[in-house]
This record gives sequence, C-alpha cells and structure tokens, in this order.
Amino acid sequence: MAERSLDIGITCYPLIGGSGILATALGSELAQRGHRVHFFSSALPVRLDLTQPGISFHKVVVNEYSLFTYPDYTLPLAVRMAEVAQAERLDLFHVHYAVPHATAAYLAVQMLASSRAHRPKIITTLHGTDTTLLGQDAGYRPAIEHALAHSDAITTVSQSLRGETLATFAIERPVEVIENFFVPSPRTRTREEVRAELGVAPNEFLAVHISNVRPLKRIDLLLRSFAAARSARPLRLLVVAGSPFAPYESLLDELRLRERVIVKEGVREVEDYLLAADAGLYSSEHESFGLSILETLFYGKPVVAFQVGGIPEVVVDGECGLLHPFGDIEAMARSLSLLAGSPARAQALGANGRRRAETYFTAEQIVPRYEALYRRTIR
Ligand code: GMT
Repeated sequence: MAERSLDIGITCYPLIGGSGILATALGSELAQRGHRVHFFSSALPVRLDLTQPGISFHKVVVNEYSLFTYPDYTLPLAVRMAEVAQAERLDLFHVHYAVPHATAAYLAVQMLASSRAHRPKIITTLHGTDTTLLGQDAGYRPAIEHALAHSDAITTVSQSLRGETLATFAIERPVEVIENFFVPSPRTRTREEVRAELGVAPNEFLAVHISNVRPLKRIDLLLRSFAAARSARPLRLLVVAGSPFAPYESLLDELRLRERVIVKEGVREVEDYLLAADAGLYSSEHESFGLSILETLFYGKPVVAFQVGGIPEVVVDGECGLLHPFGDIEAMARSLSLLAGSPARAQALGANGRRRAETYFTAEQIVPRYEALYRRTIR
C-alpha cells in the first residue's frame, strides 16, 4: 500500500548559507515527491521557488516595538508555526537550527497542546553553529539542550558534528547523521563564456572559493595560501563572497594579489563559477560539512582544504582532493601548485570527486532517509 503524503513545516534561515540552501533543496525535493511543504522564515529563502506545486511560504513578521531594545523573532515565529500547523494539520516541523527554530517549534507545540489541537512532531537538524559556537556559550547551552530534549528526532549533517554534539550536550535520544546533498541545475552558459566574463585566459589556472567569508572561513589563510603558490601557469583566485569582502581588501594589497584575485559579492547562482574553475580552495578553521565543497565536487573539481570537522567525510584525501593540517599554508600552496602543474592529476581527482558526490550525496540518496525518519517519528 502506498504511504500517504505528508504535511511538513520547514523552518530555516533565509540568507545565503548552507543550512538555508539545504533546507530549501530538501523542501523542493519533498514537494516533488508529493508532500506539501510549508516554509517559515523572516524572508523568502534565497533559492526557494514559490511557483513549484506543493510549496508555500509563511513569512514571519517581526514588529519593532519601542519598548524592546532588541526585536524578538522567536515568539512571532512560534505563533506563525502554530497557526499554520493547526490550519494545515502539519505532521511535523523540520527545523534547521535549534536556535531559535527548535525552541519556537516546542513553543508552538505547547500552544497547540493547550487548545487540544493537532500536535506536530519536531525534527531538529543541527548544521554546526548550535553546537560549535552557541553550545559553548553558557548563556545558550541550557536552552539548546532543552530544545533538543523536546525534539522528537535529532539529526546532524556529519559524523564529526554528531560527535561534537554528543560531547557538548546531555542528550538522551539517538542523534542520526543524515548528510547534505546537492542537485546541480542545468547550465545555460559554457565554461569558456564564464571565464571570458571573468577575464580569465584559457591557460590560467583558476581556483575558486565560495563562502559567506565569516571569520571562521579564515580568508586570511586563504589569501596567504594562494599567495604562496608557485606555478609556470598563471594562477588566479575567484572568491564568491556571500557577505562583504571589505575586511580583507587591505590584505589583497599587502600580499600584492589585487591583479590575480577576483571577488564577486552577493552572488545567488554560484554554479557557473564552479564550471569555470579548475579547483576549489577552502580554508575554514571549522566546517561541520562544507556544502560549497560538495558543490565543487559535483562540478568535477579537486578540492584543496584544511582537514577540519566534517570535511574529510566529504573529501577523501588523495582521492578527490588534498587535505592538510589546519594552518599549514605552505602545504595548501604546494597542493595548488601541484594541481596547476599537472592538469591530468587535477582532472583525475576531480573525476573521482564527482563520482563520490554522485554516489553518496545526491537527493536520491539522502531525501528518502529524511522521509523514513519523518515516518518513523510520526508513527
Ligand atoms: O558555514 C556557514 O557559515 C553557514 C552555515 C549555515 O548555517 O548555513 O553552514 C553550516 O551548515 C552547512 C549546511 O549543513 C554546512 O555545510 C557548513 O559546514 C556549516 N558551517 C560550519 O560548520 C561553519
């Protein structure tokens, strides 16, 4: 007997960032599989397509009352989630981030319980910061632990984050690992067209870095690694920055990189740049998974990165990229030089990476695992 389709609430951050991108892609895949998906956020998530059947968006409006020093988001979010859960009889809330989304979900469920209304289950996916940053803060940890204790299921995006989560919080229920996935979309421009737009010559070796350039992305180490690389081929670096690159401008001058580094800010569609690149260069001091790194693998590009957090679960060192101890910029530079000087090696690593991505990190692999978790949880 075919299983019934589900009514699912997804709560995520709308901005450019891996968790929102993952949540949006998941909602889209779930809707394609016949489920009805309701998104909750303060603004339309960047990649959400509202023309897709089965998708709706519930904007959370935050009023700025003069009596509050800081506007509150958690309460209006909880109220919106409760309203929609009751009206649409949602089976579950799948919240991406405990802070404040799991807390809001618990509050919404409590509001519904007090009116004897239908009660959705809560599934919380931790993407990193809840554990690695806020979980270390005594002002947040008990609240996160409370939200996790009242979640009906908890997932993390890597084994590494699962380990850190269990070491950080006292959690009694199982924590399941469901890795991130990515669905490349068809390209309308060729690699040559994108390189021409960027002003990158055919013989130049183009490394790409995609991130929100937050301090933990260590853009200083990125630029220093790139500056230290040597090759007979001209080397270029493209930084696709999800937030302003201004704090690093002076370092470009200090390292005399201005002519060789291209910065693109506020880009929503990163895939053309992956097509144009020859390798990915990532320098985070921590990364629970590295969705941009996975995107890079899908485009058949080898990845040079520090061996931190969940990155080794995505990139197998020596098979689809070259990983180095955190901070070893000389080793990062040597790997970049090696790839630039040996296109055959770069292509072989890239092809392995694409194969790995297409074997383990597709929607076909990952989405059914979320569906199975949903069904187990609501049963
Ligand atoms: O990396 C960021 O700064 C954004 C952050 C987010 O919350 O969107 O990314 C986290 O979640 C992504 C999706 O699961 C992971 O791929 C990133 O590794 C993770 N970032 C960190 O752990 C720093």
